[in-house]
Amino acid sequence: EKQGGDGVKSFYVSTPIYYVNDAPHLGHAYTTVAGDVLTRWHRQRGEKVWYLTGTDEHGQKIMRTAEANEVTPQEWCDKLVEEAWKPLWEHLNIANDDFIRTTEKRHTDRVQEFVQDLYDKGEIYKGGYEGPYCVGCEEYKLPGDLIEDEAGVKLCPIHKKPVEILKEENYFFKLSAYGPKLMEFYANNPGFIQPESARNEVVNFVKQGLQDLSISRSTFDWGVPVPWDEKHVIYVWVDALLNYATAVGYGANQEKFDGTFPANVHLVGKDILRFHAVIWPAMLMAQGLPLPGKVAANGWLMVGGEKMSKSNLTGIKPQDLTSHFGVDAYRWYFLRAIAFGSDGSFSWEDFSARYTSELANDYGNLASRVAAMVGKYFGGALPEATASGDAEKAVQEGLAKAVATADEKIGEELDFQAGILAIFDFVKQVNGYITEQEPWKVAKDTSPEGQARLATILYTAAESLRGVAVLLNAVMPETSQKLWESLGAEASLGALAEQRVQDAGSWGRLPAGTTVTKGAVLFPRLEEKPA
Ligand code: ME8
Repeated sequence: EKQGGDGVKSFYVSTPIYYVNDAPHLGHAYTTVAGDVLTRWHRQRGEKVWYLTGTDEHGQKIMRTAEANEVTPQEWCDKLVEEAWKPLWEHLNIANDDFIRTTEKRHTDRVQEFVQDLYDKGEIYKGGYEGPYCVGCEEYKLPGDLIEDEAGVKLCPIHKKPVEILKEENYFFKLSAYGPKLMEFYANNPGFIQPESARNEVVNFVKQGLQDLSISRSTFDWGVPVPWDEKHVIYVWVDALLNYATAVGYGANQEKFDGTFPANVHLVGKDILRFHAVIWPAMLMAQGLPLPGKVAANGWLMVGGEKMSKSNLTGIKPQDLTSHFGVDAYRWYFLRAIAFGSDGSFSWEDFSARYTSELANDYGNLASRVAAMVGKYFGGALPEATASGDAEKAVQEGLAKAVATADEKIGEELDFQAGILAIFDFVKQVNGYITEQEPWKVAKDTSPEGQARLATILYTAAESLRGVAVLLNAVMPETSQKLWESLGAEASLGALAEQRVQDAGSWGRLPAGTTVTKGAVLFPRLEEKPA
């Protein structure tokens, strides 16, 4: 239903495919949740969307981990994927359409064909290379990029671990030839790399001139064999990047491929920006394939001043946070607290404080107060708004503005923080409206005019919440569903997922007479922080 055939191309979003040398941590979940919010947002615009995630299973890093655990690499990957990676994405409500593993035949066969094609076209040649290699990055480093420890040992700037000098005869892709074409592409597509700082970094890097890329390894065998020389395996990054093509039918299902490829947005961390913004487009150019719309780099999630990583375990697992704060608050927190593209710290205290003030007090209490008042004063039947004035007009305009801003910020700019803030500003506005209108006082005026004002205030508040439920559905789907049901909107307007962003700001959608009930508490009070 989602793919091909109808001539409409899917809005295609991808996450990196993560290495399965260990279980996922907060950093991986950060990128994947961001992609999920973007996906759900575009779905709610009525677009066809394809959201891809998966795992990167070849290379030395995985091989060494499996050896250390005395299992085969394949056994190691199978176990981690099934017991750690897929369950976490399910737990976090990630609505991916596919999950690609690079050890799958649908991938490895196509990788071989792709590389063979480039070889046949003369884009690949045999040569020798010697240089510093970081196994953590699975990447040859430029000598100038290395840092030194106190003893003068050369270290990878990302992993802070010694690099190994690798000397190999292997196959090279003529990457250097693509520098000028890439520069032209960046110039013609200013939005290709986001944020601006990432774009500048890539442009400066390419401007200095590119070296050809070693695309095979012969010192170990955990990888896809080079088809014309099986003593070599294909470099894990070439293998990995191709997932974005193989997963959507490259070389196998042309209709699906045409209906999906290329990605509109590749979400990545800034550590793997060059692979996505330099090597990947060059590989596609060499093959005459279309280039992605955007590579969006998120910043580092820091804990205690350090980048969160598998080797720098901070002891906090996503599940530790979801069991305390709930899945929806988890999905919300990192996008709300950190500007996408910038580094940001996680602290338990900050999360708790924001949960209580923004989610429980501002949003949760608004929802429960409004439902309680409709129950108390109108027996749960949503009254009609017959006495609207300037105060109501301001609320209506506030909703329209929140919709427009959130759509622009989340849907277009991937500025999740600004989009969420716009929605919560509207929540604050509605709280302010209720405080000013004092419906509990108006309720004491039993004249027809008084009752009409009371009805109008409560209708205005409930209809505002209808808009909020739609707008927050991408970020906090379970909470929005609870609110949707409490407003009786499921019965009167249909499924929440079917509500369009484009209509969210048009006033008066929730029909009078709808049954409003006091539903489940959206954000329960937090328990004591676990020890
Ligand atoms: O690089 N803060 O896999 P990987 C924010 N297999 N994001 C973080 C993060 C942090 N502290 N730590 C990790 C690989 N990430 C390759 C990708 S794609 C063809 C191949 C996120 O397991 C961020 O998205 O090391 C980063 O790019 C990714 O996890 C790296 O995951």
